[in-house]
Amino acid sequence: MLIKSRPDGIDLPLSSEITPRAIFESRRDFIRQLAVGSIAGTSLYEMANREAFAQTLGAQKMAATLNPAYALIEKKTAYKDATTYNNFYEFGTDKSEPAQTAGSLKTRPWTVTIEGEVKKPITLDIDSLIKLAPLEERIYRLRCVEGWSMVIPWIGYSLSNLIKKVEPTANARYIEFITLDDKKQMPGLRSPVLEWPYVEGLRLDEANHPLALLTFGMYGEVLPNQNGAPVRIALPWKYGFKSAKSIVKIRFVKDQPRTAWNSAAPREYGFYSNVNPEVDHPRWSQATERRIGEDGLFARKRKTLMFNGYSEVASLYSGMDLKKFF
Ligand SMILES: Nc1nc2c(c(=O)[nH]1)N[C@H]1C(S)=C(S)[C@@H](COP(=O)(O)O)O[C@H]1N2
Ligand SMILES: [Mo]
Repeated sequence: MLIKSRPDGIDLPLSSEITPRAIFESRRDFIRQLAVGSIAGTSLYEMANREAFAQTLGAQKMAATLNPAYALIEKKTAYKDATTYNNFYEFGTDKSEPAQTAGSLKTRPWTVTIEGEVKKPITLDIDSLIKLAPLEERIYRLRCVEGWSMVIPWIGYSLSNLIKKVEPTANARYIEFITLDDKKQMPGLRSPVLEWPYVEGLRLDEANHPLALLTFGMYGEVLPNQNGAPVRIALPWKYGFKSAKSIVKIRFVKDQPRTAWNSAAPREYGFYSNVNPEVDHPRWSQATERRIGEDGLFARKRKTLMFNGYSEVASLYSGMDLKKFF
């Protein structure tokens, strides 16, 4: 993706390959603590999560109940990494830029308009949208098409709750997610790296899958702006770019919608973009991935799993050639 040439012809460096010293050093201390067993009676898992939370800087808390069906037993990505290593091109194409520039995004007041092929179109204030269904915490893997991955505790509820409320018509076969498009607040929009606004989409049955999470928070707090505040989608079985951030519009449509990365490079990014280790990106393999936080001494390549390990979605694609509909 970003390994793509920019319109100005400069190839973006893989800044992703460099681990900031502070992160590396805090990890080394953590490993050292583990070695001396300094915290007696604490499981490795708890300690790992304590490390993940240690970096939170007192953003606004968001209460949610962990949904045990999605309580993944994998070490969570450190909060610091999840909030400083971002893809959010509206705020710049470098991984470190969104954390520095997304402060300019005003997330209140904020409305989300639900329109198109629905019997009950509605514009909801973000705080009403948050209250539409009980908030759950779900720990999901996130696999970026670029070959890296994270484990993030999101807060939200199944998108199906909202879909039910607006009553899709018989014509509704796809759903579009449209990101805010405001040059005053999003400096990256001045660069024609993508066609703006950022639009992503799903088939309606995919959108109704319980895994599709309308997301308002992470790590027990409201979403930081760089992670897509005040509302984004999280689709853990698909490459990360399907999960549109800072959504202002959700539109129900008859035909497969235009989507940002598919329009930019249709041979590289398919409409479906399900995580699939057997379908390589034309310019790199998708068979393995690098888990963010496992760099340095502990560098190791993990095997990428079909549907990112979420095999429960397989029935959505039965009978489809996933090499063709990638
Ligand atoms: N509007 C918008 N949404 C976006 C993107 C973007 O550039 N703009 N990047 C996508 C990509 S490529 C990824 S991997 C994820 C990253 O989410 P995170 O920064 O919360 O980890 O957001 C996705 N959603
Ligand atoms: Mo991505």
